[in-house]
Amino acid sequence: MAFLFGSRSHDAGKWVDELKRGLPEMEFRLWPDGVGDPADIEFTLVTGGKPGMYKDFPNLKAIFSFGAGVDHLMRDPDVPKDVPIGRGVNASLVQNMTHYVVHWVLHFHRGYHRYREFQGQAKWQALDFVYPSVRRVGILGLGALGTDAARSTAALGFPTAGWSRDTKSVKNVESFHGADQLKPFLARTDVLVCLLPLTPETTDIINAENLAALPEGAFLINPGRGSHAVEDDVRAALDSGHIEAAALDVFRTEPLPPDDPLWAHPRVYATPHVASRNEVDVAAAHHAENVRRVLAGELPRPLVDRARGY
Ligand code: NDP
Ligand code: OXD
Repeated sequence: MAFLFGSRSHDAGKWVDELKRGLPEMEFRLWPDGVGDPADIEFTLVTGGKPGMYKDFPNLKAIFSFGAGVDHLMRDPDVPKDVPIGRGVNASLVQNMTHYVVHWVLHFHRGYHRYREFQGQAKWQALDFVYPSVRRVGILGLGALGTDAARSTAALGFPTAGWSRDTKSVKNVESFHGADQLKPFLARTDVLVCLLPLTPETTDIINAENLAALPEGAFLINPGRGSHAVEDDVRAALDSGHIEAAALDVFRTEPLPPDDPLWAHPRVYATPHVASRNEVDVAAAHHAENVRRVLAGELPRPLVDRARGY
């Protein structure tokens, strides 16, 4: 029985130490050079792996993902259909994403993007004060991350709604669901946050038509995936002023190429896919608990629904 860990961007020593704390009896192997006999591998936690690699492990019991998004695994036709996939969603990932969302909602709501411009012109000018009770936040995706972010913006006094596939019951959060309710949801949204998974249905969802359905002067916050947004459409909406400003953490091409016009856009706030991060000890304890669940004949949590693709 062995657990395969692999990542070029994470500190493997620290991760494996933390994983061992919860799984003292487990043997750990390192991808790509220390795999050993592929038949020994029962659990994997690998990021940046090669497409097709999972078919090499005949005795896999579960695949774990570092993060919430599993679009990379869903794109790989060789990920075995009968092996459960546990997403790396835990309290720390959720909390850190909520901080990102709350930060940008408050930043745009209070006009700090405008005051920064005024400062550059040594201009002492107060903007009209907009009360939170009239700034409507709308979150695309009311899953693990969207629900927590929605609860937080609602608690800060912003009328908050979420859009999901199925209807939801979250205290103080209005629920919209399904394709038919997307436009009414957008029409009541002054700050749009995208926390959808990337699937064929959600690709390009932030497009010219849907941006036009937002009220004039709305804001966009996208920590979902770059391919949720048609970037030319976002730029056009910013240039026309229909979208006042955008905080973008994810891009169709990452790293965002140095000559991409989004870098220089005065109303774009770009960050390099850092909206949330897992704290190693919390994340490792969560993966260890999932290993124990699987060894006890249960499924990992949260479990990817292979039919839905997230
Ligand atoms: P979940 O799977 O928990 O939630 C996804 C939500 O999207 C659900 O509410 C789901 O609806 C909804 N949804 C999916 N497809 C559709 C559709 N076609 N129509 C309407 N609603 C839909 O995901 P998480 O909250 O854990 O994560 C969301 C995403 O955030 C990740 O997939 C990832 O892309 C991104 N992310 C980005 C990070 C960053 O640092 N930038 C960090 C972590 C995550 P329903 O509940 O009805 O099924
Ligand atoms: C994730 C991410 O999906 O970091 O967790 O993007």
